[in-house]
Amino acid sequence: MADQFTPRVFSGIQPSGGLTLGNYLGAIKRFVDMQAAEFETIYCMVDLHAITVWQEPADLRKNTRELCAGFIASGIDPKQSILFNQSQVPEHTQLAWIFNTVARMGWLNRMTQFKDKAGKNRENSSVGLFAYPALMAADILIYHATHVPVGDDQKQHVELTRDIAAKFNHDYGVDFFPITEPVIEGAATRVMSLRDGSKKMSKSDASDMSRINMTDDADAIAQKIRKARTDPEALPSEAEGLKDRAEARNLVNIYAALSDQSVDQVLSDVGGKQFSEFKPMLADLAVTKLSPISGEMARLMDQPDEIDKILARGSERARELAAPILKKTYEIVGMVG
Ligand code: AQP
Repeated sequence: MADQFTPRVFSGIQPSGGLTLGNYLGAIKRFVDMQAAEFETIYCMVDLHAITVWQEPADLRKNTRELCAGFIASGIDPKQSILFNQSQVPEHTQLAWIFNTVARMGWLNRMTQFKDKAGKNRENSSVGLFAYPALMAADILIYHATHVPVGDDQKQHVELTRDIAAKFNHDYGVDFFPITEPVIEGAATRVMSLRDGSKKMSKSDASDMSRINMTDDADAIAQKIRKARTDPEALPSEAEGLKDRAEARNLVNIYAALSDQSVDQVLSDVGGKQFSEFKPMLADLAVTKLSPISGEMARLMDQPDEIDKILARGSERARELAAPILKKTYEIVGMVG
């Protein structure tokens, strides 16, 4: 089905806190790769998603600009890719309303992210948090995006996007929305907390020691890696030996992703080493790879007007693509206008 559509990539990140190494390795680094390939690329600061849990307005503004700076500092070229914030392209929410009528309650009830984020507080969660995946489907399909690079945690939401596209096409007897492919690749599709190998590294984790922030300086990075939880065993020489060693596996995955090697390649070099030797190697690698990005982010953050101009231009370009697709959707649905 995707053949009739222009190969087009869409993905987004929430400005719900500072960028983490998980966002960088699981998402942004992949976004840069796809920009270099034969795709039109559209990357979004999904501020409407962020407010499904409370955000202080001043923090949201700062985090949106910081996220934009993070994209550019990591290698996204705002002339080549479309870089914008979701709230400035109203077609996303307009299509999301239509998708709210397509998606079924039972589908959304199965979403594990809602269950994780709502926890025991389900009754007190926002309606937006529950409806989040329908908006995400609209984010993707308002551009007829054919590919969505994401971390492993977003796989279920992309599958729901496919279900929504298929049901819309079926119900209205059209072949209008593509069945989008998730792109979940690389050694770090799920970077785990440095304090707990069973939890995802997350920008909203209460413990700052659980994550590496993209704005952390060299000392902070080295300290967090030194204190990262591990086990007392030496590193194995093959990936099989990392089974049931979540914390060890996480650090090796991070090393592999940062050095653009496979886990097996890394282990063939470091197998047999103790963590007392491996952790400083990982810290040096992380500082070497991340310092240029954090330095460039700081430089860009000193020019918020420039960032705002980039976002404004990006949303104009995004609307040029989104408006005709929304118009056609309204026609298919039978809206007069
Ligand atoms: N730990 C991770 N490992 C690999 N990929 C990750 N991503 C997030 N955390 C990891 C990927 O980053 C993209 C943007 O994620 P998001 O900001 O939209 O939402 P999230 O997945 O909920 O990320 P956080 O950091 O956990 O945010 P909060 O704390 O606000 O919920 C996605 O592609 C995601 O897979």
